[in-house]
Amino acid sequence: MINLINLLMMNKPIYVTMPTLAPQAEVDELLKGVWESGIMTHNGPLVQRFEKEVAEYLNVPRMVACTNGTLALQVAIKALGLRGEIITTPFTFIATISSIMWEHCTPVFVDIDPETFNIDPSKIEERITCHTVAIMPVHVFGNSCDIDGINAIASKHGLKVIYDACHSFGVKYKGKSVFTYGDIAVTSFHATKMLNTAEGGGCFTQNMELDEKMRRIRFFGFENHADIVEDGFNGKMTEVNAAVGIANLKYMDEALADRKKKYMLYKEILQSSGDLRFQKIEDDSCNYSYFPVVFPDEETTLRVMAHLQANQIFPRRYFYPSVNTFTKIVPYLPMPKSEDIASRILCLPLYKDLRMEVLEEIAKVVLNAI
Ligand code: T4K
Repeated sequence: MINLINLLMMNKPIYVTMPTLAPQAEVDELLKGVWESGIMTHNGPLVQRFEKEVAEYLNVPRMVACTNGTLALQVAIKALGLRGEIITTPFTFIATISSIMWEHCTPVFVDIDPETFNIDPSKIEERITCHTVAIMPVHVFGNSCDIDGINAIASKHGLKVIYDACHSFGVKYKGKSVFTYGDIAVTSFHATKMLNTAEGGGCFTQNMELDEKMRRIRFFGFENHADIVEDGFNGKMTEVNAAVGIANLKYMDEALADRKKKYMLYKEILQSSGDLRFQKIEDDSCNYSYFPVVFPDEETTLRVMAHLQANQIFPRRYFYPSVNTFTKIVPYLPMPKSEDIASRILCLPLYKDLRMEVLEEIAKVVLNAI
């Protein structure tokens, strides 16, 4: 086994992911214009083009391109003028929580549905108080939340909804882009995401006043580069990042189809074990950007991880530990389902350049280890 993988990979390590990249010449071509004009940033022509092409690709009204997903979440919170408690999930990347805290709000955790790994809507209402201002669910691993259920609770209680859709590029929910739901949806274009600009993020809303406000917030709060009319900061995307995004966007259909094919192959091989559990995905409302697998217990998880690492394969424990246990920044409140799933989950390598035969060998290492 060790020899076969090493042979297939020519002794190169296999990481949890690698960026999906367009041919370098296509980025170089776009960068020529940047070098000629000297316009590097400040909502330049490539950022505007990237925003327009993403909006067209997803069939959404507009996108506000930002520096990264974390700042895009902060732009969204600022734009909605939130101050108070924001209900969110403990099963997420730290940026969901840090963005709430940097915007002077308090994260309030609601445990997850252990099947979907998303926030459990049936537990949201019991955590709503007179201080609650919003709900910020995460479409974990690109798997859509119960959006109808969450939006119904939000409208009943007069709460705003920001979807942390950082994993969700290309996902549709009930026939429409998942970015069209909620007051604002936020995505990430980090190098590890389906569509990448190296670093980048985007905010999406159906409300054009809010869209304009987000544009001002990401540009220090300026209106017409003259007056300061918002509490803003520097959340802009650069022309260089936009060039990478424009080039990569052309390959998205192909990348999404490839990801699903590989996800299904992993699942087909691994479900032969009977001991492993997979994320429950409803109505294909997912982009299959990660391959999370849940083991029977933490000991098995760590054993499998050690076997994989011995074979130069580096899965990730996304999202371990559960964010509610970061007691240096939040008071601890038990979230048993999130803590349990976090302790026994691994995301296996999944990316465009991962060859099918290598993927099959990785799955075999997992099966052998358990
Ligand atoms: N909300 C949610 C739910 C999120 O998951 C995230 C970010 C955010 C908000 C915030 O979005 P951003 O502000 O990041 O745009 C990664 C990413 O840094 C982070 O974007 C992502 N979520 C998180 C889940 O994963 P790490 O530290 O675990 O990954 P890293 O950098 O070690 O990369 C993983 C593997 O990818 C590497 O082992 C090799 C490969 N890689 C990575 C980079 C950066 C490459 O091949 N090339 C690269 O340039 O955080």
